[in-house]
Amino acid sequence: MNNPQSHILLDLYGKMLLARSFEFTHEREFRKGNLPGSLHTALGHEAVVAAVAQCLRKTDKFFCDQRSSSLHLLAGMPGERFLAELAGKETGVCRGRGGMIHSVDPSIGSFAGSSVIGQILVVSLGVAMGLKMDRTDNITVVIVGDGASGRGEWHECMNLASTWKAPLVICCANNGYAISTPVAAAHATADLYEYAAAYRMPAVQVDGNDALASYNAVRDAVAHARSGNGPAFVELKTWRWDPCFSGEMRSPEEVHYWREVHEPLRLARQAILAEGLADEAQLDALHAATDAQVAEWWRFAQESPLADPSIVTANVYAGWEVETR
Ligand SMILES: Cc1ncc(C[n+]2csc(CCOP(=O)(O)OP(=O)(O)O)c2C)c(N)n1
Ligand SMILES: [Mg+2]
Repeated sequence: MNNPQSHILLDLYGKMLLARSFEFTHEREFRKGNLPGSLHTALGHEAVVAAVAQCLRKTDKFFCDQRSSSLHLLAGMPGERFLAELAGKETGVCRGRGGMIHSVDPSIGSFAGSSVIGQILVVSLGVAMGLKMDRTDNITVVIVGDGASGRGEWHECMNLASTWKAPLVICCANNGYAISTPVAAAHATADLYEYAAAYRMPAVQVDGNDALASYNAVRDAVAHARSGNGPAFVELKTWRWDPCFSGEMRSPEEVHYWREVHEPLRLARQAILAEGLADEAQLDALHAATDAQVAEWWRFAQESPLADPSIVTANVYAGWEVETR
């Protein structure tokens, strides 16, 4: 294992297993009615979130869109308190008020997402500019979906980030659809990294189900931004398992290819075995230990008390009168 990329592949695999196990629990408990709100999982996007997590420093900042919230977990959010948050429990990271999209933990550099597609781009630019004004080499990373590319915030963010040389890395998880609309049906180009050229921003497109390739692309973008050269853009081509509100409208062949063949954990496992970095038994043991860890977190969440409704307006802007009926 002299190749440093081998260690990274194993790290990425561990992170992807954790994200997968967490999201399976998330999905299962949502379907049982134990988690309120709506369901968007990162199932299928594990290589994207693992690659970004692998490149973040503790002092960096990051934003997740509605689908990539398992990045919080991989960046250090305590898993039991994240699951408690999803279940609306008092022990949750935001005392049950943030839920999936608005969970936030400033101690790990995470910011809340937004239900408004694309909106986090402009907020992440502001945070990146704050880091620049502090004269650190910390950076901000934001993950958005392909759906954001049709929004004004996408272009406003790219234009000003480039003009101001903001230390911002934009990672676009292009999974081919926004709800049921194929990318090519709604955008001038289906290769979203092409937009970056107009804003004089370095950009690459990468197989977002290949963990190591994703990591290498994000690493280079992060190095660019950290060196004071301004923003960089990475398009990670992937596929989500979740049909997202609509019923399954993708063809059985497409579903089979992405879930069974070109699937991020399978690809990483094959690479690990082919290189002899670990054997089947070791990987199975890692899988079982990860599932056991997540099951323990879920027990904690289940046993925690529900959030106290009397705090629902706490931390809302001061001076607001709350009308009670
Ligand atoms: C401004 C705005 N328009 C519409 C919606 C409704 N909406 C929720 S998820 C979604 C699709 C987002 O697609 P994408 O960014 O590709 O993310 P994916 O779910 O594919 O990961 C839309 C349109 C929204 N939340 N915000
Ligand atoms: Mg999409």
